[in-house]
Amino acid sequence: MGITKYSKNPIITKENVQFKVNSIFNPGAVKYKDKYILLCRVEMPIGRSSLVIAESKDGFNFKVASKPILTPEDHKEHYEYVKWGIEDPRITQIGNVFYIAYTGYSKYQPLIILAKTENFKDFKIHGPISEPSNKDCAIFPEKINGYYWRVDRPSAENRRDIWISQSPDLIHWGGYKALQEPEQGSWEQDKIGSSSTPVKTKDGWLMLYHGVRSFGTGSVYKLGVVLLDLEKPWILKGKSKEHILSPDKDYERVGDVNNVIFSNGWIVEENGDIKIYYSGADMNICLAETNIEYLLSLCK
Ligand code: BMA
Repeated sequence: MGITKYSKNPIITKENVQFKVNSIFNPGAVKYKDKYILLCRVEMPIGRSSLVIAESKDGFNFKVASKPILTPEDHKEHYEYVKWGIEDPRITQIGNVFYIAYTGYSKYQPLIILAKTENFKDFKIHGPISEPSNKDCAIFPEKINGYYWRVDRPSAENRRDIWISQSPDLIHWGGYKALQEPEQGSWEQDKIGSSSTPVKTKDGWLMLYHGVRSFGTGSVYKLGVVLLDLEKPWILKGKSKEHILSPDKDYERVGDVNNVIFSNGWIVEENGDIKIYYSGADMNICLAETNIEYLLSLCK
């Protein structure tokens, strides 16, 4: 099958938002009650981000809600850690609960915030589950060996690897291990980070990631895919030899940040089809379609 960018991309732009924003991008994605839900980052005119829900019956045509569902100001006791915005949510369903890990941005630099919801109306904010600097957190959808697991990416200068850790309760984390480092002399050589919640397959945990290469004129963000061991998720079993999505359309090339394809959400259908929701140039929301078998074949 391969991987195909949807012909009517982008599927959401700021023209689809009823309130004033600079951009709408980097959504977390999940299916809830037969609807496709995107929890999208909206950068408000001041330059700080909030999260808004977009809903669809078919996964292609979305309606954006009339106001943000989560704002920095909602984080009352944790406000100082999100004052400059909340960004890039990754959603994981465990039982009936949807856990959302996202970046809180402030003078302290980025860190990971955890919230949860059961209905995408009421959210309980737990607050930070890391120190700064850390981002790109994705929580696994089930316990492995009795523990919850997550990946993240320490992000201070010269920190460029994906790490994995475990927790008894999703709040207290430990057992840190380096999981994946950027391959030098390649498209991902300067840093990498998770781009999706890991999905269980017969061969292992499949996860999208982004890789960055910097040039004199700026950085180029592309996506790849990795396969992690089912029982020992800290073991990288395979990865795509090449990127699987790269910015080559105008709407991915030109925007607030040029030459960016960034994702933090995909939806895997019961038949193995996959919808990858991604953003071009930090401006819009796009769709690419593929399936599990194809992505697994790239990791072998
Ligand atoms: C990353 C994050 C993303 C953004 C990307 C490209 O570090 O900040 O939110 O989409 O850079 O600018």
